[in-house]
Amino acid sequence: MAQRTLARYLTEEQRDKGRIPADLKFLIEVVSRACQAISIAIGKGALGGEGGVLGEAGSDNVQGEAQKKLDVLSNEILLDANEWGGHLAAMASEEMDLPHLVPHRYPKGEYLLTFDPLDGSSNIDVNVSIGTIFSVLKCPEGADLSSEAAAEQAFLQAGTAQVAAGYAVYGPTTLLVLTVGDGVAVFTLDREQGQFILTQENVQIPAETREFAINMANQRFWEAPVQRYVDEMLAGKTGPLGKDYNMRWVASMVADVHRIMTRGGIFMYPMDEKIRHQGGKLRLMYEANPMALLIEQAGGVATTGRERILDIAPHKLHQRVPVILGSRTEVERVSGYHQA
Ligand code: P6P
Repeated sequence: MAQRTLARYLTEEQRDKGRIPADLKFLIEVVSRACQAISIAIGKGALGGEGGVLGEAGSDNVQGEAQKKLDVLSNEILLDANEWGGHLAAMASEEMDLPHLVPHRYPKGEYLLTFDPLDGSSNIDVNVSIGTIFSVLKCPEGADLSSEAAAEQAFLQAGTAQVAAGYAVYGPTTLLVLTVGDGVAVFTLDREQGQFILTQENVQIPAETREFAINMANQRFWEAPVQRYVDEMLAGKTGPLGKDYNMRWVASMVADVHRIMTRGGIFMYPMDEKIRHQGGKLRLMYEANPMALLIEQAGGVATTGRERILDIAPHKLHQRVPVILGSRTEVERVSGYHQA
């Protein structure tokens, strides 16, 4: 059978299964081409542009984090690729305080796009996998798009309202991992063809795992249920869980989540005392929600420890939440400890 490209997969979802409209197919193809451009820019590293594309941009984002040149470049690539097509009403990004409205010179569409243009920025300069995360919502009828500030309200929808979500992971290969609500599909970028080729569909995350991902440096700040759970895993086969566990922490959510998509595991960025004032570490609208939809579509579970991430009613665009996601048995175990 001929290779199934992303375009063919999306055509099957749109024309043959009637699961997505043509505009959403077009939107996802545009985002995928932006991810290809980001992959090329990242691949140049110190050889790209004047002085290379590594290092600091000399500015801070709305999160108060120093922006890397590639953060800014990736954000610009996604904005430029998506604003003219007529499929979007507005975009929101980790790198921008307010939403970006489609300029009046272009037609507006019915979708909203949120993204973390380059997740894992602390890994850029040390050549470790990073990624792009995106989420697609419908723009509510009658939404107030009279200004960037007014447009924020249109984005404040629970994760269950997402019509598509995905991530690109820029590693030894560049992958696009996507759901349009019909399971999770993985596409590998064929650099010669310049095409994403379907290499896995109907991804299923194993319910059982021995592998956990958490930043252990925060241990003294965690809440009691997470302390208990990690202590039990560290106790290994002689402890209450009766088996030895292994740990991985890439510090790029996309890379950690993709490992879980591939072989199972549990990823935790839980609430801790030093970040309680801001609600958590990871952002709901363009990190937790898209990843939660993908994880659930692949048979996993995604919670804050106390509630399903996809059910959270957002109250601000850059809202942060605790995140515990991955293999069902382990996520349900630690969530149970939060109920105790
Ligand atoms: P820490 C990257 O900056 C990020 O937003 C996620 O991709 C990652 O999981 C987390 O932060 C890493 O945080 O505290 O380990 O640096």
